[in-house]
Amino acid sequence: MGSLRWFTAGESHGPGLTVIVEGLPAGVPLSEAYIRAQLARRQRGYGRGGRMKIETDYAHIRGGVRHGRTLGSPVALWIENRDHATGSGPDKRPWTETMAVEALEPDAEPPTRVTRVRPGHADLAAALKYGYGDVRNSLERASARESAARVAAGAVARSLAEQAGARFYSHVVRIADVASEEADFADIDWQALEDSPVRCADPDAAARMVAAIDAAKRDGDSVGGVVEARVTGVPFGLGSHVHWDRKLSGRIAQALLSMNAFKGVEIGDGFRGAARRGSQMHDVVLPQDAWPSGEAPTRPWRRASNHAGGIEGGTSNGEDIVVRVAVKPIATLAHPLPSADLASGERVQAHYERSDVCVVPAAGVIVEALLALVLADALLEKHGGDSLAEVQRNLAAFRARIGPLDERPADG
Ligand code: EPS
Repeated sequence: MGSLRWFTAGESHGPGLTVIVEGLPAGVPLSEAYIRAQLARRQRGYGRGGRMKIETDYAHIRGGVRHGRTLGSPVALWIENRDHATGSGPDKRPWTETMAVEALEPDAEPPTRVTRVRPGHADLAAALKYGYGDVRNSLERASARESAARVAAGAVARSLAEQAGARFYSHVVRIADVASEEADFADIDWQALEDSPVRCADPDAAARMVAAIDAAKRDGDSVGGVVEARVTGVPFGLGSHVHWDRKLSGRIAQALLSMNAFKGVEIGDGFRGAARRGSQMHDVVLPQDAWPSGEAPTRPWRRASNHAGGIEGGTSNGEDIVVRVAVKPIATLAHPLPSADLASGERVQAHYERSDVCVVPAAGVIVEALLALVLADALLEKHGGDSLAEVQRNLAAFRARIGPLDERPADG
């Protein structure tokens, strides 16, 4: 059992998404407006389909918060799917009927079954595994709609992580065959980035990414890409070297790869570092007199570089945590691939429903959310307390112990 547990429930065209986050200390600032800001970031981005014009994702806080602060009890959130009440599915029936919770009236016409499984989606594996005769039973849950719930859960965790000094950033570095110029993180204008249609720091590349999305759309196709996320101010010592399931690197990779569309995770220089020699890869530890003068000892034992992406031996080392995630092109294609029908076994074209062409800009926001959930869990594991003040006291005591040699407490 983790220190911070979180659950999501809900189908893409059902009534809505439910989130529970359990294990937070009391006293963490939290408001619906704060969560809304993250949900709004996820909804932007060039290449989305019609659905994002229907939804204005808003998480109603239904428990665990009073007067703007967490109570220490589970935080419960509810995000309505507007499309459920207002929209209709591909067979023109309202979603309220297609996704009704109650059994259909005996004389009611059943919704058209989806049986033309889509290569790349959960359709075939889920239908065979769960015995579904209608692929809608899995596609509604396997939909990327669930990422709205994750971003809401992540916002709750992010508020706690920010109280420990962490700050979360992400940007797109590739869409299809268009890669951005390597940007120096310190030079990125984060406000301008939020306004970029593809959340890319390189305007020339951004224009070519938009063109690549347009070209894929014209062809009835989809495109993927790569996002980079960075967390600054991560406390030293989260995770552990002692056991596989406590390693921060493994926990981050597991959380990220639990998104259907995320197909690769690179921590620090990752795959790019594999071709180097060790002497070019590892981050030289600076002597303490190389610290910038006057800096508070929140980031002791600094490095000359950060190829490791802030994690060594499964433990955060005080440098920024840097990850890259490969996002596959989405599976629902306007010009569908050949497939086979689940019911008849015959050759068919795969099922098509309204869908996105590219979700890479939104993916960075989802990566930030998942990093926040993993880091908040690891923070509570190391410095946990029943109140935010207790967590902060524990963190401050640890920082004093690992801080400058001449300032350490005698019992450190
Ligand atoms: C998705 C299909 C589309 C996406 C959806 C994921 O939904 P719809 O079938 O309603 O057009 O827009 O993503 C979201 C709804 C979302 O909030 O991100 C799919 O099949 O995975």
